[in-house]
Amino acid sequence: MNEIAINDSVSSFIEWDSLLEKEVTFTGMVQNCRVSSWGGFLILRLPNYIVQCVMDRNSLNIKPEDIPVEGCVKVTGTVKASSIKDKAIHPNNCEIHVKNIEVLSSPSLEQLPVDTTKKELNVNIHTNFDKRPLTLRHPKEQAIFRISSVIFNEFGNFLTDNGFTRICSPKIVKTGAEGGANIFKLDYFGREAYLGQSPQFYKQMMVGVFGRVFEEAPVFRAEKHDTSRHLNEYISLDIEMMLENGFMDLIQIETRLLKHIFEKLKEKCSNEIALLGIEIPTVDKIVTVEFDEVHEIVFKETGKDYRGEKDLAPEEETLIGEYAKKNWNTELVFVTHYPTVKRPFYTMDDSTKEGRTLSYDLLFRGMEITTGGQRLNVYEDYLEKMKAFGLTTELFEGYLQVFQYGMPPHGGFGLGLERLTSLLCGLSNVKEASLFPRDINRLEP
Ligand code: AMO
Repeated sequence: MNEIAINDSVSSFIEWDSLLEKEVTFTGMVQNCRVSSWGGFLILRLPNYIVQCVMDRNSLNIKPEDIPVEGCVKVTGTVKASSIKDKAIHPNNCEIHVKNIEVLSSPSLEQLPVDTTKKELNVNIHTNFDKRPLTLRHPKEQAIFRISSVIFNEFGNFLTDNGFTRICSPKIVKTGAEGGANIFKLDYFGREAYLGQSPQFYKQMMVGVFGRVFEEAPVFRAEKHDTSRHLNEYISLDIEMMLENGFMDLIQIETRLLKHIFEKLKEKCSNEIALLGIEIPTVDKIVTVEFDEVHEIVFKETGKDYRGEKDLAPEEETLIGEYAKKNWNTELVFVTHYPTVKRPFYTMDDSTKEGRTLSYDLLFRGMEITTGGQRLNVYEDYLEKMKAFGLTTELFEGYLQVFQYGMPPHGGFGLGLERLTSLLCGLSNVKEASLFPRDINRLEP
């Protein structure tokens, strides 16, 4: 038996300022090795940092030429104050003057298929995705996924602090929650099952237990078209809660949540924001506009007449995004009261507006990032609505039982992590905000 004291030797939080003029030893991956006649710069990828090491050929145990890019090295040297301009490097106020480098491992390929040492990755999207384990190592790619990671964490932090309980619902399900044909079928021991399109039914059931719940997990959509807005697997950030003042509660909490996330991004991702040259918006008000008003505004502004349409065209979302920025000074617009026929059966109608629901989409920079709304909470209302929608109740018995047990007025929303990340990072395709995107043509890596 060995009894070992717990220590923080594998802690990766480094207090650089306290290490000035001290000798340190780090293990990291070689992001870049810029060799010159006097030695050169070794750029090392550590957990959370991309640090600059200065190599003096005369005092180094190894020739800088022999250090492989994407090798793993153990470096010993002294931390010195510095002022580094390269935005990919952080910390930028110190560097390591190296005296010893041990190469622990090297890539087995003589030549890597993509050069990740350049300022820009400069590869097409197919190469980017084909060589993903390598291309993700580029500082700008890393920055996208650090931003995504902070969004994910802060979503959970904010909700936990506001009385929400995290849930993990099944992804193998008996029936789809969102309707439509974009559902993956699978063989479940000889029975038909599906991959979950949304945690919708489960998050509603759990409101009956906890009052406020959230989930951050993959969902699956069999999108048949290759578009820049759709993935076949994405991370859905979901909440569901009891409503005290009606569906405006959802708009209030989502706004506070986004304000929190954006503020945390500014605080925790200043390096990534600077490297990508992006702007994180300030949220200081809520702007809502009704679905029918959007058609009217688009018609008035452009002469394009979508007024009979039961949904917003992507073009309308873009136009209203531009209009909102110019006229209402906001990049976030809540479009409310979508038509009943375009919303899933669980959506509550607005009793004061014929054919319109208590639901919304949140548009950010002209693209939908969220769908939300109040749900039916009375069993008989479900039966009636499902009948009107031509749905049989048998498939949904596991879900519908909760409304026989009593459910409070409630609602929630689903926010697409990749949509939000890609819009914040100025990416032209949502797939670029997915580590290993799944689309109609892609199943690996
Ligand atoms: P909806 O189907 O509108 O609503 O999805 C919610 C949000 O998820 C994102 N999204 C996608 N992102 C990438 N690829 C896709 N194929 C894709 N489809 C949707 C969008 C969208 O706004 N159950 C409801 C939510 C609710 O009412 O609580 C639902 O899933 O950002």
